[in-house]
Amino acid sequence: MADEAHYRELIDTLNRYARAYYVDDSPLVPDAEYDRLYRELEDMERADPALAAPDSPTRRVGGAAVSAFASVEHRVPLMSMGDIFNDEELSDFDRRMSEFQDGAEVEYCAEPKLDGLALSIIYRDGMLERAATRGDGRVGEDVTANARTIKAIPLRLTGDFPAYLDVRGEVFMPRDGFEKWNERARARGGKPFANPRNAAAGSLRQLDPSVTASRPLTFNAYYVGQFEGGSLPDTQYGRLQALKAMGLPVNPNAKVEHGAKGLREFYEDMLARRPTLNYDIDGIVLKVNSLPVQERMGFTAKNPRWAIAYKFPPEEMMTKLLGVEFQVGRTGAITPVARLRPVYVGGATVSSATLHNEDEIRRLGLKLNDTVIVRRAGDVIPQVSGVVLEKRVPEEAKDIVFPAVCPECGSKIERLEGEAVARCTGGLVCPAQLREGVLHFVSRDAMDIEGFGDRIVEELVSSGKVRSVADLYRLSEHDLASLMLEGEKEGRKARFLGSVVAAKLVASIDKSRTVPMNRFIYALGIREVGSSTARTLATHFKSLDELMGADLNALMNLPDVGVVVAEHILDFFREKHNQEIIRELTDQSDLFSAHITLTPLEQASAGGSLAPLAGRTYVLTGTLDSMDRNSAKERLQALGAKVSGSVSKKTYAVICGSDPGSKLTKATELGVRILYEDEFLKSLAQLEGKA
Ligand code: 9MJ
Repeated sequence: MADEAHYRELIDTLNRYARAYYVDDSPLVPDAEYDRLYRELEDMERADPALAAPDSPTRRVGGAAVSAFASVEHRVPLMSMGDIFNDEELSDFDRRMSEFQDGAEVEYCAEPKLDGLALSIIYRDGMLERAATRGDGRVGEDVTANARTIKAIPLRLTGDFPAYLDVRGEVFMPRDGFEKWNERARARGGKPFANPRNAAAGSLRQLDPSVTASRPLTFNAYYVGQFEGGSLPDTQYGRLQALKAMGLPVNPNAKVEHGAKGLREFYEDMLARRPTLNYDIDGIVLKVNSLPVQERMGFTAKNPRWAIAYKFPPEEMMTKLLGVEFQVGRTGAITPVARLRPVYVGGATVSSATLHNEDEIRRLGLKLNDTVIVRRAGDVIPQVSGVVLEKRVPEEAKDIVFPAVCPECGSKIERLEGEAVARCTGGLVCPAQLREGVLHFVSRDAMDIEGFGDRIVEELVSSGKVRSVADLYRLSEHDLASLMLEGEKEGRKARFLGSVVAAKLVASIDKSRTVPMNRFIYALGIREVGSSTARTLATHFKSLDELMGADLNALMNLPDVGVVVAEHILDFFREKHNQEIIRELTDQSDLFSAHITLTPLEQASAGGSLAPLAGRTYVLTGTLDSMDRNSAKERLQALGAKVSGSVSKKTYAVICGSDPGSKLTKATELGVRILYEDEFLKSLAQLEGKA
């Protein structure tokens, strides 16, 4: 007989951990500890089938697949909302709200408008009973089994809750999960999602709940549709806090604002922060905060009178595909890049976007001169997410021909069976691969040779001054000073690098002559060997010779090294030219080759390059609610970051608490990224969990 008290305790503990993670954004334990307890719970339930609590986290998966969703009628319809798009309409809205309250300044609850899929969830006596999509507002689809797989949705409420609660909110896919999902889909030649909204909708409307369970979905509650048997605060903001106390995640950015001025500030603030959020928002939602006022105002035929959606400029826009270029990467990978008629989207003018690979072009059914949908959200590079077939002009639409030979060196392009990527086979003769290889070699996490930008490297390669990375160490000040940056044109003289910059470059090359082994391994640019694998290699092999002599077995015995990576490593070191370059760089017996001295593995905790925030400088401004300035500073430093007192172009990010000072203004002027407390806490938790 299993210990029922222990069983209950396990469930409560796991649910508490899940809540801390999803609702409070402050994990209580590392993921591994959650997993350990979860497995213990699974074992108990397997051993004794009588143990089957409805709020057991194991019950999130395992619902049976259905052939169609049942229709459900919402007792209270899910409402739609009016839209506004500019400041004038905002003033009109505020005026209407104020007139209804005899001209008094109106108190609002202002919230980001999540761009996902609306869901109504019914809790009876605190237990999740049913979840349904919006449908047409009146009748939706029963997606209970799927909703149960979303870990942010509690199966049981905590604290005080009404006996019957119909809570409304949004299911969405965070941007990081969306990007990761798409990356994997593309690598497998699968079908990526066009945007996180489609991803959320497609994932929630799966007949097999185990498919939904595999997708990185989350949920925020934002409204109470109906409740019975209990009481709730009589403001929208108060209700959000009450929902949170019940264990439902609510968006941390909701705020009480006063009058049109307050709403305007909220709009500007959310618009500025939009690129830094890990989820898509397409605007803000403004609700009169007082429920009694809401009730008196009521609804028009379509919408509530007391709320409005103020939309942001879109992150997706239509434009014309003018051409496709094929770029060659360090490993020869050919990436098609769309040249677009410039379009303002997601806060920037975009004139090119990645098309990923040949399959993607085919999947999109893309032709030259098509009208396409460009998506630019957050910091992610712009993508072509679709073709507007309706606007295709048949006479103009031309096929896009994937090249058979490398545009830079003329070597054959090859695409291996089962791979999504096509590659130039030119290897050493391809100037593009050399250029990209050099750029990788000098990059921050690699040899960290400052000052070598695209233009300089391009010229070094095309002038023949650099034929391999070893040549970097043979460059003289004179070689560099005479580098031509711009040819003579239109009566203007040619421009050269000059001796001042050249001296700086030589100094940064010299600085890199002593380097930790892990950085050097990473700098070599072996396929699929990133910083962390390089570190593994440097930990397990005491010298470069030992690594170069390792066989498949020895490599595959290492953590995180599978057969593919191991093969890439072997291939790399088997290549005569690579052996030659490594010898040129590191052979201490040859006076002319002793360019680089390798030192032992760099310690991550000492703020080395592999400490997650190494090389980044942060500035704190304002008051943080959750910790004092010193502990924020210490925690950043523990992750390898520098913390400075003033903002400059070199600042990586400004962390902004309440009542920020002039540092925030400075950061905005300089275009330095701004992290607000909730995002900061989330990143800290993630990074500290990993460290
Ligand atoms: C979104 N989409 O973020 C509402 N919404 O409230 C927020 N939607 C809403 N509130 C009542 N934050 C009906 C819809």
